[in-house]
Amino acid sequence: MSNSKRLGVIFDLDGVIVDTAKHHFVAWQQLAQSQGWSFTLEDNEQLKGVSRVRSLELILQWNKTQIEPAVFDRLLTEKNERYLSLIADMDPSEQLPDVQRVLQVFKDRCCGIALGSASKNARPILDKIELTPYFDVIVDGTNVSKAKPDPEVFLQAANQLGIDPNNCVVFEDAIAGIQAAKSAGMRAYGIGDPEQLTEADRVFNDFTELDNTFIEQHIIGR
Ligand code: B16
Ligand code: MG
Repeated sequence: MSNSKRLGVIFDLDGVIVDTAKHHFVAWQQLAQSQGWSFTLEDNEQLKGVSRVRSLELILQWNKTQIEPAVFDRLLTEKNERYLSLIADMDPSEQLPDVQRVLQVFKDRCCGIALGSASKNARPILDKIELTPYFDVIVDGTNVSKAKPDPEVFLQAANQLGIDPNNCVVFEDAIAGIQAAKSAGMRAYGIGDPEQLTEADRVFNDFTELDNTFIEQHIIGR
């Protein structure tokens, strides 16, 4: 199949392949408590798909607090150390339901498969849950300068796959990620709540709702 016809399939990581949001929540909450700041589950929802730096900026803003740049950097490091200790024992049982089946269908049909994540911890997480071999390309928070909803992460993934963005589809759980995919000229499938992901072309609660026939007929054979 020539690359002009080949389908590129780009997966977000957190909330699509693995549920790290619960670990990010605990790490941010522990940090907030140590500083006497408030941080709730609702606040955490707003940090999905948002970079680490931007997340801390938002938490400071919500708490009407300003800190010195050196303290900002120290707290970022501290949050990441807490997060890394929380995910230290992550294993393949933390793959979200049916994600491996869906990856295998695209792999069997020779689609280009990429990761497009804001996380700087994406590679070790994929290794821990043993899904790295499925990915032809990994673009993560260490490669991009502009965070979602900027399309940079997905355009880089398409470019590295050698596939036109118009022939790529994205699976995303965050509003900013759906917006990034649409700005990149890609079809965007939401994973999560249809009432939140209103800009997606179609939303599934999770991959158990995405059957092989739909993938074959409506995604690969569109
Ligand atoms: P890290 P995604 C995002 O990953 C998460 O959704 C977001 O909550 C997190 O703050 C961000 O990664 C940065 O993660 O601190 O590991 O670099 O959803 O784009 O895969
Ligand atoms: Mg996500």
